Amino acid sequence: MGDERKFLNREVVKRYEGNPLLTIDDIPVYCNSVFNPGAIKFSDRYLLFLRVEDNDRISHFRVATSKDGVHFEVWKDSANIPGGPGYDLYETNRYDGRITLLDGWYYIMFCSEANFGCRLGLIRTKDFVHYERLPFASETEQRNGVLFPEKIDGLYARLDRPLNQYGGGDMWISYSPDLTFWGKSSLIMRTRWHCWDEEKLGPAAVPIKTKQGWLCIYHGVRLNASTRIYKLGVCLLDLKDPSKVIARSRHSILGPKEIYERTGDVPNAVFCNGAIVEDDDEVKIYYGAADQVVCLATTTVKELIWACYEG
Ligand code: M1P
Repeated sequence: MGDERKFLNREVVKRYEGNPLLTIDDIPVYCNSVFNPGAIKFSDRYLLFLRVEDNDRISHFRVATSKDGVHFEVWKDSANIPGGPGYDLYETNRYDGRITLLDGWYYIMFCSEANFGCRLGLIRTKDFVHYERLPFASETEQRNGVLFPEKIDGLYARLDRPLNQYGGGDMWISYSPDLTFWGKSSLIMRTRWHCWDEEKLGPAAVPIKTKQGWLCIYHGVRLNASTRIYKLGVCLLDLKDPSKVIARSRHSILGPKEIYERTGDVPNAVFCNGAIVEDDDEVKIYYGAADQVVCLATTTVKELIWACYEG
């Protein structure tokens, strides 16, 4: 460490001044919190796939839509996700849905949790009213799965974060010919000692295709004496072979700073499941703050790529 050390000389993302966008007061049922939405453009609307935690600590999904990306209307009914034989045993709790548009379907990979662990659930929809179930995409100790928006070399691909025996986790990639059987898995990005992503890291939003590579917003966690701190960073993966990391931000791009990110059920948590790219440049990052509310920060593809190489 010395003169060669690089520092970020500007803010990479800007928080929306009207944050938080959504709180429990916007939810049509009495609940504990609303946070960590998946996000996508649906028809002419911005759509958020919300994690709403009820007062019994079970989460359910709810859709909210908006014309301008900041004023959202939460749909009256919760998302009706089919369960049934083969599913209910593994799925007491559903949360953190990440939406990928692929072959005309909106696929949602989410965390499916029961008292023996978490696995990756998968559903798809065309209208966000009717959902079709697909087989579980993983065994337990898997959270934070996200499908790429196109096949890679003829195979579906996903990023995820298997938990290791110490409670930490790194970013992995897996492939599938049919969204049922997954394999060809490899570790692609590891935690860094004494860094903001020291304890665990995993994908956040769906990878964004750019000329320079797949641009991935990811989450990283650091454990200190009194709390865990959740932040976001960015990396670039090779377009043809996304198991290769081309560049990775040394610095986080968004972390807890404002009071709504510092206080809530889980203080000091900024957690993202969805970002929307506009006109190939502006990026709207929707995120959960302190496991309590839904917020927005904006940036550009250019700035995020710059951050991958800075530091
Ligand atoms: O409470 C913070 C986050 O904890 C979990 O994420 P992870 O497995 O990365 O620690 C998830 O429940 C996430 O939704 C939550 O925001």
